[in-house]
Amino acid sequence: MIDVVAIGESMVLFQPTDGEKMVYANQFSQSVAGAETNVLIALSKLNRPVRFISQVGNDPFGERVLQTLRQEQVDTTFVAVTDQASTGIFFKERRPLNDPLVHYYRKGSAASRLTRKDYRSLWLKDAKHLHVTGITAALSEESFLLLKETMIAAKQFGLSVSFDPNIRFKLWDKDTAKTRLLELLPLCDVFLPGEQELAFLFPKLTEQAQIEAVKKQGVAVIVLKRGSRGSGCYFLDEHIERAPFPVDQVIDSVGAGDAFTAGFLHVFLDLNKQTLTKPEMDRALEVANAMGAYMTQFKGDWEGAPDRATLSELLGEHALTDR
Ligand code: KDG
Repeated sequence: MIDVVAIGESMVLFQPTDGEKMVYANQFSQSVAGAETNVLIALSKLNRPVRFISQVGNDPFGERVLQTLRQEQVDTTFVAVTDQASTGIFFKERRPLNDPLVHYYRKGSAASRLTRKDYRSLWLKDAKHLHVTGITAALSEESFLLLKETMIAAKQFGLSVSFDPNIRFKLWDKDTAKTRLLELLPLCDVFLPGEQELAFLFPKLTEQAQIEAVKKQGVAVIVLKRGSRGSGCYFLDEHIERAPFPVDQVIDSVGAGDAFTAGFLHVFLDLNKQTLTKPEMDRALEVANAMGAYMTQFKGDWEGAPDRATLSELLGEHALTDR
């Protein structure tokens, strides 16, 4: 049985080794990242069986993506390899007083060329949950349509579906982003936007009105990421807030939202979706906040994700006994 399936793009990530500006850098470290695989790897580190659906090029970067995912126990049975396009890559440039800058080289990439014809019902077989992000919807028109078809199929097969809009304006124009994201919204059970993303989708409304607008689309659970102010959750007629997990200093914010999502899903997956309670959802936010905060302490997009023992220690549930 697979707990979580995700569909999307995982790329090779380069970063100037000493944190210099890109234009002056001579040496780069190489790793792998992508919003969906960041979530899958974080879940895998918590011993959750996970599967990735994608396509890479028949090139060394594709090999690197596959190698990394397999090493992190992500099922790659349905990651196709093609001769027709290259694996996407991107660069992350540190900015001392701000979030890092990201430079993409992924237009026409192997992952962006998956089409509806590639869809296989086997992707979702034996799986409990599908996780998707708006990044996949932004890759190409076909990619959006394939994503939509996969979400519809997941619902038909009885999987729960989570959706993080993960809006990246470098990948699409604002009108297309809004139209496509709103089209996908009714196909999820759990929606995980940041506050600014929710305001982009439903402008000029109070938070309460924004939440009502999402609920009208049939979305059961709305999880609001409030960054350094913690998180909130709206479900049934309930609303809870959770204070942030304290950290002294943020080293790298990229990937924190994905770790947050993995933490939330880790708790949510074991709940009875018909009878969600406040203490259960509070626990999901507690774990999500802790995972998101912990990830900001590491340079990579997923490398800092805690295993079960580290997570328990973070939550003050048991002390590590390694000294
Ligand atoms: O959420 C982090 C991701 O944004 C990063 O790992 C790379 O998937 C990525 C993207 O498209 O920016």
